[in-house]
Amino acid sequence: QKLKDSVKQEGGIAGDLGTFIPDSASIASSIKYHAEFTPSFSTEQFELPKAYFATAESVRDTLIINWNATYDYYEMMNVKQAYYLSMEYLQGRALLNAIGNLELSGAYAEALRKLGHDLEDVARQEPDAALGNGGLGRLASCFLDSLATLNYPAWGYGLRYKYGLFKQHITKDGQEEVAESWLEMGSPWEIVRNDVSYPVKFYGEVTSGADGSKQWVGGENVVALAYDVPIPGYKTKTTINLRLWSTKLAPEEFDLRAFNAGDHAKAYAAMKNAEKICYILYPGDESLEGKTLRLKQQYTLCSASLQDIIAHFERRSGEPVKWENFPEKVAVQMNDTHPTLCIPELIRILMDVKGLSWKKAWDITRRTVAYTNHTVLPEALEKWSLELMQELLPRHVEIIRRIDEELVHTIIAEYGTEDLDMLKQKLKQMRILDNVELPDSVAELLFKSEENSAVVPADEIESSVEENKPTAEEDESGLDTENEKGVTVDEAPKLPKVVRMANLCVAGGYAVNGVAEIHSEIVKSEVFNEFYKLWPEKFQNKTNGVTPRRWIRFCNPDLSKIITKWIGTEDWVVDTEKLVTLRKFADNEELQSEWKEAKRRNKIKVASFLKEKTGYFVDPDAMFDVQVKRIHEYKRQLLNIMGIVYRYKKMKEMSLEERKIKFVPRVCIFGGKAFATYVQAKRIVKFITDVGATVNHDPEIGDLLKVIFVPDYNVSVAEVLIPGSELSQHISTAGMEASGTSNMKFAMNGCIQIGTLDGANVEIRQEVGEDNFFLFGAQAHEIAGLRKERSEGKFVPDPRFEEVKAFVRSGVFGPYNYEELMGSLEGNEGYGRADYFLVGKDFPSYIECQEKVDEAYRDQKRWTKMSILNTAGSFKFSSDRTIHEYARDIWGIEPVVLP
Ligand code: NBG
Repeated sequence: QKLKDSVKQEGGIAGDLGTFIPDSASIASSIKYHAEFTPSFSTEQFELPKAYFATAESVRDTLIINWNATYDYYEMMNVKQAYYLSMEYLQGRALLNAIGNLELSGAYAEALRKLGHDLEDVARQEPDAALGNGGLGRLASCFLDSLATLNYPAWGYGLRYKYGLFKQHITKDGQEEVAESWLEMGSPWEIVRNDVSYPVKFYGEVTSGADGSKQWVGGENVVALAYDVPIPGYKTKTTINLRLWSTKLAPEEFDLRAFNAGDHAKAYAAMKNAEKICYILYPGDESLEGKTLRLKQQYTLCSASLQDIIAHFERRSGEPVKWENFPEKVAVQMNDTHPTLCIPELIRILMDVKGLSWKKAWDITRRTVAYTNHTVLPEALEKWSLELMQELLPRHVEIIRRIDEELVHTIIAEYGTEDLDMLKQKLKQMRILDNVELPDSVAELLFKSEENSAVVPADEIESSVEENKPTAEEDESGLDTENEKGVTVDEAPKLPKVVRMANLCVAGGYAVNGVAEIHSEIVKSEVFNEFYKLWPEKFQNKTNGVTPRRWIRFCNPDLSKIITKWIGTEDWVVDTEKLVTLRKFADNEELQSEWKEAKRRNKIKVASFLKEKTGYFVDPDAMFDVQVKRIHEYKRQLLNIMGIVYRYKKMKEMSLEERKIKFVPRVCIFGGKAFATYVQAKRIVKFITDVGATVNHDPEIGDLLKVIFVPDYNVSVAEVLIPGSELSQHISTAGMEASGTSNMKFAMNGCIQIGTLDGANVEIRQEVGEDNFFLFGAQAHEIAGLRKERSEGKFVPDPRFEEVKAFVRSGVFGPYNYEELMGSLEGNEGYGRADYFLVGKDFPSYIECQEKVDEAYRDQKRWTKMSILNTAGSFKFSSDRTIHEYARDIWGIEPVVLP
C-alpha cells in the first residue's frame, strides 16, 4: 500500500522502472556478450545463425526488464486482468517485430552492421513459430500485440507444441507434409519457468466424502511446466506474457521399482506418455478432432491455466480469500470451443479444492468465462464422446451433468410443460448432453404419465442448421471421430452420447460473440438461435482485426513511409483512424506515383521470392492476383482455378492480338495448406499445380498468364506476398467464412478485393466503398434455397462452366484423374457430389466480375486510386479497435500505463 501511495503521489517509481534506452554501441556489446556466453558458441565464428541467436538474446534482456516491470505493477495495483486461452498462436517470427515495437530497429541495424551483418539477413534465420493452423491462431497473436500496445493487463495461455504446423512440400503429386520442429535449435524467446508448474490428472475415479464433498483420485498424473514468452507492445514499456505449457512426468510418478528391476521400457513409457501430450499441434483447421490426445491437450491447457489464474488471484486477495470477488479480478476468454473445459475445471477447483458450494462455484464461473465462436460449420463445432470424457475426466462429467440439469430446468421454466412435444424439441436442440437420458429429477417431473422418452428420435427434429450432416471432408478425411463412428447418412443412426461443447460454452459463459457482423447475426439466428431467445443479452459481435504493426508498419516499410509523409504523423500505427486522411489525396498525382512505385518495389520482392521458391520467373508489370489461406472447399480455391482455366481456354482460342486486347497480363498466386487427410482439398492443390505446369510453359501464352502455387504458406510468406499483391481473392460461399482476417491485411496494404458478401468482406466493402471492391456471387440468405434447387435437379449450369469442366476432363492438364473434382461440381446424389459450395452457381458472376477487374486494371490511375482508398478504408480492421471493444464490452478491464 505504501508503494502504491508513493506512486500516486509522485506519479511514478523513480529508479525501479527506469528508462534506459540502449544505443547501438551498447547493443553491439550486448550482442557480443551473448554470442560468447549465452548459446556458448565458439567466438571464432560469428556467422548468421549465431548472430541471430545473440541478437535475439540481447533483445530478450530488454523484454525481460519490461515484462517484470509490467506484472510487478499490475500486481501492486491489483487490477482486473483478462486471460486469453487459446489452443493456437500463430506467432511467426519475433525479432523484427520486437525491435520494431521497442523502436530499436535503427540501433540494432547499426550495431549489427558494425559486427558485419545485415539485420534483415539475421532476422531471416528465425524459424516461424507456427503453433496454429490459420486465422484463429493468427488472430490470437494479433490480439496479444494489441493488448500489450494498448497497455491492457492481460495474459495469453497456450500449449508449447514441440512440432508446430507441418511444413508443406509441393511435389508432382501435390502436397506432402513434413514435420516442423521449430524448437530444434532452441527458441531464444522462451523462458522456462521451473518455478511455475501444476499437476494435471487424467482418468482415475471420484470418491465422495461423508459431507458430500468429492475427490478425484488415482489416475495418471503429469506436470504442466510454464514456458513464458514476453510480448512487447509498440512504443510502450508494457510487455505481457504468453505462457505456454509443456508436460512432463511428475518425478514421484517415475517407476523406479520397474527401472531397478530392469524393466526400463516400462519406466520410460510413462515418461514418454506424459511428454507426448504437447508434442504436436493438431493440424486440422475447421474440422472436428475426436482423439483422446486432443482432449488431453485441451484439458492440460484449461487445468494448468486455471490453477495459475487462481493461484495468482489468491496471492493478490490475501486471507481470507474473497471468492465472490473473483469475477471482479479475472475475465477468462475461450478462443473457440477448444478451451471449454475451463468451465467444469473452474467449478471443480472451486468446489473440490477450495471447498465452495455448487451454487457459489457455478455463479462465479458464469460471471468469469466468455466464449468466442469462430465458425458456423457444423463439423467444426466440437462434440466429444461422453464415454471417452467419462473415462478421461470422470469428475468433469459429473459437473457437466449438473450444468446440463440446470439448463434443462431453465428450459422447462421458460417453455412450461404444456406442449410436451415442443419442449422435447427444445431440449433436443439445446441440451449439453445429446442422446443422454434426462436427469431423474426432471424425467419424473415431466414424463410421469409417459414412458421416459426424452431421447427424441432424430427424425422428429428439424434443426435449423444442417447439423450432423457429414461433409465431404469428414467422409473422406478419415476423421472418424468417436462420436460419429459408425454413423452413416443412410443407416439408421445409433445416436451416440455426446457432450456438445458449444452448448456448454453458451450455458456457462456470460458473453458469446461472433467475429464479424454477418457471422454474429448467423450465430443468433441459426447456430444458437434457441439460446439467443433464452439469453439475448449474452450475444455480441466483435469484428476481428489485425495488428497494423506487423501487417503494415513492419512488413511494408516503403508504404508506411508514404503514409506517414501524407498524413503528417506516424500515429496511424496506433491510431488507424488517421488512415482516413489518405482519402483526401486519393487523386493526387504525386501520391499516386509514389504509391505505385512502392507497390512495384514490393512486387519485385515477390517476384524474386517466387523465383527462389518455385523457379518461375514472373513479370513484375503483370497484375499480381493472390489467394492465400487454408485450402478448404468452402473457401473455393476451386472457383478461382476454374476461372483461370476459363481464361486460359479463351486465350488459346484467340489470336495473339485479340488476346492482348482482351486480357491484362496476370500472375495468379496461390498458397495454403490442406489438412493432411482432407482428400478433396489435396486434389485442389494438385489441380492448381497441374494447371500451372501447363500454362506456365505454354509459349503461346508467355507473360499473359502465370499460375503459381507458393509452397509452405505461413506468416513470414504472408509478410512478403501481401505488400506485393494487387488483387486478393476472398470468395467463400456466402455465410460460411466467419470473418477472414487476411482480407483485412490485404486492404491495409492497398490490395483490391474480389469477394462475396461474406464474413468481414461485408464490412470491408462498406468502409472502402462499393466502387473499390469487386463484388460477385449469391448472398448468404439465398444459399439454402439454391442448395435445395440443386438437390431437386432444377439448377441449369452456365454453358461456360460446362465448357471448363469438359476442357479439364479432356486431359489438357495431364493424366491425373480429375473426375472426383469435376464430379463434385455436379450431380444431385447428395452432399459432397452436388456442388454443395455452389461453385457452378457463382461461376458466371465470378468470371464476369474478373472481366471488370481487367478493365479497371487497364486504367492505372483508377486502380491506384482504388488501392489508396482500400488502405484508407481499412482503419476499422485494426485489432486495436477489436481489443478495445472486448475490454469494454466483455472483460471490463482498463488500460494501465506503467509509470
Ligand atoms: C476461423 C474462421 C475465420 C476467422 C478466424 C478468426 C476457425 C475455427 N475459424 O473466418 O474460419 O477469421 O476463425 O476468427 O478456425
